[in-house]
Amino acid sequence: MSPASDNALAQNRPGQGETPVEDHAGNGGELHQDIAPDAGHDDADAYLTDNFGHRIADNQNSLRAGERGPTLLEDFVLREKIFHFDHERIPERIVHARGSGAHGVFECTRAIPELTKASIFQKKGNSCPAFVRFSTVAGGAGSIDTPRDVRGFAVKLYTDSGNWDLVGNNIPVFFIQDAMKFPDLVHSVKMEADRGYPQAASAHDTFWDFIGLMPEAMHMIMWAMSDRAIPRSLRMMEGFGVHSFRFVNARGEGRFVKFHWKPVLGIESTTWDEAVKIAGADPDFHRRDLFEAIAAGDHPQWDLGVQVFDEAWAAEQPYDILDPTKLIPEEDIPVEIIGRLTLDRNVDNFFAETEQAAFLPSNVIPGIDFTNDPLLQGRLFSYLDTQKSRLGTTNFHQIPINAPKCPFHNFQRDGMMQTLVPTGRANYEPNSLAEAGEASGPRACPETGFASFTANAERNDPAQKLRVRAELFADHYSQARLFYRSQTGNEQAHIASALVFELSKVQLGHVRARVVSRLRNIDEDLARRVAQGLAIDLPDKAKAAKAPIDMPPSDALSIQKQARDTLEGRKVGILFAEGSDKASIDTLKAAIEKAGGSVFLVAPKVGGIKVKGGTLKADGQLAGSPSVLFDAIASVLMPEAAEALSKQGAAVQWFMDAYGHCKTIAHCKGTQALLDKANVEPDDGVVRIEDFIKTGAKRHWAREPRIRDLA
Ligand code: HDD
Repeated sequence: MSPASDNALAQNRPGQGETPVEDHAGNGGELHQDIAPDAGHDDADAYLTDNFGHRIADNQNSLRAGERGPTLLEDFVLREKIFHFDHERIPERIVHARGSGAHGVFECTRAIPELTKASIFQKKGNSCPAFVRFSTVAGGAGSIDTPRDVRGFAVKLYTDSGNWDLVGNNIPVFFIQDAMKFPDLVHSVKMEADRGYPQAASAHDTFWDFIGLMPEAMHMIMWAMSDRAIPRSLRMMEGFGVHSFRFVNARGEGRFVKFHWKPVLGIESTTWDEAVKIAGADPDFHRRDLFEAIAAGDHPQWDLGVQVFDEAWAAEQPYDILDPTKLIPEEDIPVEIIGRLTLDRNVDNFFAETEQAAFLPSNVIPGIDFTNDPLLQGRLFSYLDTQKSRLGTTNFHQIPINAPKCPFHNFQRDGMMQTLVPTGRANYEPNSLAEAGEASGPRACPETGFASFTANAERNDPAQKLRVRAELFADHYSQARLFYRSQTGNEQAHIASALVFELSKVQLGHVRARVVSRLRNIDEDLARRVAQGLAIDLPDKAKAAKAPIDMPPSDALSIQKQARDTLEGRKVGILFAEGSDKASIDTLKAAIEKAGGSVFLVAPKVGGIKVKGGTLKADGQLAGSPSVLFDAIASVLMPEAAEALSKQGAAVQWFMDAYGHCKTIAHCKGTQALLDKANVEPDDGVVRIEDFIKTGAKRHWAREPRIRDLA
């Protein structure tokens, strides 16, 4: 052994060399390269190897010509390691780049064979594995979790008749009606082309310029400016398939269907101020919340609901059901629950699973079919195409997260990164190789295979080729008005403020004015509020291609009207300090956990603090655990501790924010000095510790007019 390698080996052994080697292996403190061949290890998996199975003797030092000499090209271990590392990143998704995924299971809770022949819905209790990826749309993969943005809600069900991907959003409508406009929409919302900012934000010139010129976007704008676009948790948002799809039953009869995911924990949102502060306090807020909930066994669930209707009903509506900027009010067609999705397992490897997951709206199963929605039709091409450029090969379906869990066989062959090894000569069809005793490969199955649905009306369609939009697609405002008028007073104020905020960031005056001129078609009061907020004159009303109509308000469109009074899945921050009463904290914690919530203990120091009744360790330090991270807060403090904390900005802000974000604040008598300093005034949501469970973690919106101008 040369002196150089002798020295290197010594450095690999903690305690022997000069540089102790840290545990980079993440394998419980065991360093592979520390295991000497004579250490009695016979487990071949324990040895580090290169990608071709050669054992590696030294993972710390590259091969040098002499102790202080240059590195040798011959060092295949170094070259392979750096080569692989250099290529670790793949192109990020052009939209929905930042996402979080989890595994789960989907179960049919109501059989609906009369509506669809989809195998999963033939029997109550049928189930299949699932994978879900939630995402923001505009930001890059490393952007924050809480911008004002639409959230992707992509579900992959690995059914026994193939994968069904329902690639939806947390908003039931879309910005545009035709896929032709998608690249323009995305270009306008992403960072501006010359300056490379803003990241993950729609509050800039190009987005609002495009939106102002596209009146069809106005309905979705109402949703995007509402609290739906600043969700509290991925576990507490609705999902929507957006388009009208088709259910087809065994008799070949088709009906339209819209898909909904209803969160069992209810819908919750943040306030804008809170979302902005969370972005700083914890940019991974949603990702962490999802991961930790699943790891703790709090498995988030959604009910799958459907709105089913036929052509005759569709023809009577004042909107076109093929138009993806329109929803169907639940009051008109109730949402019927047919299944439940449970996310019960985190991914083992973020890249291999979440990043490489490829969703395709074209992945449907027999019993579910597309419609002529022009946005959906374009999506059917885009996703397949993008996976090739993202994942590099047409064989992306072989990556485990994408592969169906039912058998698949066809005559597609070869291509980059082919991992299957088909045997025999049969790679074409038809063939008669069976007659020669050879395997002849799979054949089409007309009885059970996917057969595209042809509606009666479409059968007689002369199939003219036209670049047109159907007439009712021209009603751009009725449903934007429906959405706005279905909100509570606070929610309407949030929409107005969001519009003022976003348009204040717009530099171009004519773009601002144009958007406000469109708002006048939605609601005059909204337009006036926004114009006043921007300090501009109310512009003339934009000409509407089709005059809007009034639809009856729908409570299902409001978050606040559906608010669920529960502690389930909610996180409560409890502040304590030296001298706090441990028994009160323990009692409160137990009660919250019994009600399905979780507790996060916050103190000025984390290492362990002397309290009445022992020592207590906090889960987080005060300045690093602002109250925006919790759904409600409580405090158990001695008056002296509260007095001392009232001189600390982080403590005062803790209460000020919780109050400003309309959260429940439960406190003991001792906390008063801090409450006074934070201007916390008594109301229904500011309660004594004993009343916390009764009050719960709901928001106290009645407080809002006292802390914010809602005019
Ligand atoms: Fe899309 C990704 C949802 C319209 C083109 N889209 C993507 C994802 C979601 C949606 C959730 C992320 C999937 C994942 O987690 O990997 N997209 C929608 C919804 C739409 C929609 C609900 C309207 C109803 N999308 C849409 C159109 C086009 C695309 C009209 C193009 C014509 N979408 C894409 C894409 C992406 C994508 C470029 C980027 C990454 C990917 O597909 O896999 O192909």
